Amino acid sequence: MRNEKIYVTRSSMPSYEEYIEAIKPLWDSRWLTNMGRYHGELEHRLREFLDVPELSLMVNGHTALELTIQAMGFPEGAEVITTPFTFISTTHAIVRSHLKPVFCDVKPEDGTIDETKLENLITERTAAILPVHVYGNVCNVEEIQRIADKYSLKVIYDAAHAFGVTYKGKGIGSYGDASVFSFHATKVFHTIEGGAASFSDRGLYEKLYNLKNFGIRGEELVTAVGANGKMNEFCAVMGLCNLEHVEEAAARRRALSEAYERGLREVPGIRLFEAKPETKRNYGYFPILVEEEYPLSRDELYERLKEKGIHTRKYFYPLTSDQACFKNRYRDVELGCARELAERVLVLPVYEGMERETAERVLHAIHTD
Ligand code: T4K
Repeated sequence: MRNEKIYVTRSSMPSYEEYIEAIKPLWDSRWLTNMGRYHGELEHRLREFLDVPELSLMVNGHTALELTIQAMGFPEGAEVITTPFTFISTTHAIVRSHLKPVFCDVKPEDGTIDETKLENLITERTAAILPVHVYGNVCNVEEIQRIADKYSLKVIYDAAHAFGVTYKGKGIGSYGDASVFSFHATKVFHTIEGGAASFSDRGLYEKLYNLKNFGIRGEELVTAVGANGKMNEFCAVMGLCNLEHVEEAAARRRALSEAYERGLREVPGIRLFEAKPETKRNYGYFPILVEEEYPLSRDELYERLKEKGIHTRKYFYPLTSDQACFKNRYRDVELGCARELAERVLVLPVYEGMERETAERVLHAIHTD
């Protein structure tokens, strides 16, 4: 146990028997994909669970993001204000849709986009704002909406980390024009690979349907230019099974996160992000910030933990704007806070099957003498 390797996360799974039993009808029917029975069932169940008016399932979170951006019909070369403190997918989705990312700084207390800096970045070419509820930390959705309304901009949230999060009693996916979730194997709810977009405009459902299914509307009818973004039936069944256990898994992660919080509160130089009031969290990630007062740098702590078999991750370092494929390609904006967070952040292991003893082992390794 002491030497066992610990990773930042470990996929939640239903029992083997549960999944095998659930895929039996699928095996017999041989209907494996193309919006089958389980695809429809999961869309319906997730609409209810996430408390969103409309939902479109996708093959993964990244495709959901790309297709949602494309469904909005922005003119080529339009600007999208976004955060660089995210997984590379967010920026890729903008650029691959022939739009220009304009990076905005983030806030030190929770790593979400700094809404006070948005207005200065708006030009006549701005089409949308694409913030990220990073680690499930909720953006200032009210102020972002106020600014978007003032300048007639669309708001698309990258909610890849925010499955099951609610804010002011509403599903997080009901804010903005659309939100995109990831159901990747590493997420709090997964379909092995998968994702979804949520929104309120029924017209968007139709557009996304075309975009994820080649625009096919009949055996001899193609009405739009589309890609292939469909979730298959095996993944949909995995989602249906996992949905049964998702609350239980969240309670487990919550207990572990609270143990971390108690254990780290008094450690000089270890800072934690603040949760927004009126938020129901999902405890999907446990980021810490390694500040000056801590005896080791972030990178030294990362190495020290690794030597002890504890594999943390520097989510999200470097900033996406500093990655080789994007560096010096877009508007030069001051990103002081984002850069500081990227230099200091370390995400600790937290997952459903993690033992309390494992969390104690991580805490012990952080408590340097
Ligand atoms: N937007 C944001 C803000 C995102 O964070 C992401 C994805 C997306 C959009 C795009 O959504 P997807 O298209 O992926 O649905 C991982 C995930 O692959 C990625 O989904 C996630 N964000 C990102 C933050 O993390 P890596 O490269 O760090 O994954 P990897 O393979 O190193 O796995 C991390 C740990 O997870 C491993 O050490 C062990 C564990 N693991 C991994 C796999 C693959 C499992 O327990 N089971 C597994 O099957 O990107």
